[in-house]
Amino acid sequence: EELARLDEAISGCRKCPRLVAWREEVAATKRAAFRDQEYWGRPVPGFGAADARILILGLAPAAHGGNRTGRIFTGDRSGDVLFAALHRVGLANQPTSVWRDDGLRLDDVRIAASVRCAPPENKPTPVERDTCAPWLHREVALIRPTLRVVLALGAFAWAAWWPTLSTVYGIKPPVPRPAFGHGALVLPQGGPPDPVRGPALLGSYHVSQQNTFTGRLTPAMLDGVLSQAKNLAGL
Ligand code: DU
Ligand code: SF4
Repeated sequence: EELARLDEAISGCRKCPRLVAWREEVAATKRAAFRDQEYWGRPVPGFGAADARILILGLAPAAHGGNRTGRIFTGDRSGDVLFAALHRVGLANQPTSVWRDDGLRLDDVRIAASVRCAPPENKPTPVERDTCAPWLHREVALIRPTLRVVLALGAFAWAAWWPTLSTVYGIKPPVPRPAFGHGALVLPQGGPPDPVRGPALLGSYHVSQQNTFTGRLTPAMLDGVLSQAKNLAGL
């Protein structure tokens, strides 16, 4: 399957020297609680349905989450919040995501990171975002037939989406770019989302602890945007 080949290719990427060094250093030193585990320590490919109608776009893998388990949002606090919500709204078969072979399946959803390697302090640079963008373009090109909604988790993913629109769909992004916000929505011109007009873009505050612990993003708010994404995707 083409997506599987893409995942394989992504997993071997070494284009960003700073991120290659960081992901491997974290994998070698580990967190004490995980010292008996073999860290993934490589780029983390997308996960979920090959016929996804919704693409959830995150920031980058967590050093001891996706960079440890090899599956995006798996084994970290952000993922705990995200997968519990996906399960509540009926898009995941189980509420938890702990390891690569834990039986998790997503229906109609694929999850990918804007930058596929864990960055220091969860902060990739704009250059790293642009360097990683071609992987996103290839992934979106493969799910284009079914894709109807992109849910951007945070302003970084929101910004990372626009080049995809021009590269994959040949559509010039609006100028000025619509502002990111929780619930911000950009619909395609001329009709509902489809493989030609492109998907709707929907914003959500990121599921990071910084947002969830402080109540900036509540479970109800997350359920709200996921339900909206389902509606926009015709689910
Ligand atoms: O072997 P496979 O059914 O294509 O699944 C590959 C991989 O993707 C597996 O870890 C489950 C996940 N997945 C999913 O989450 N949702 C789907 O609809 C199909 C596959
Ligand atoms: Fe490659 Fe992306 Fe990782 Fe950079 S961040 S090394 S482009 S996979």
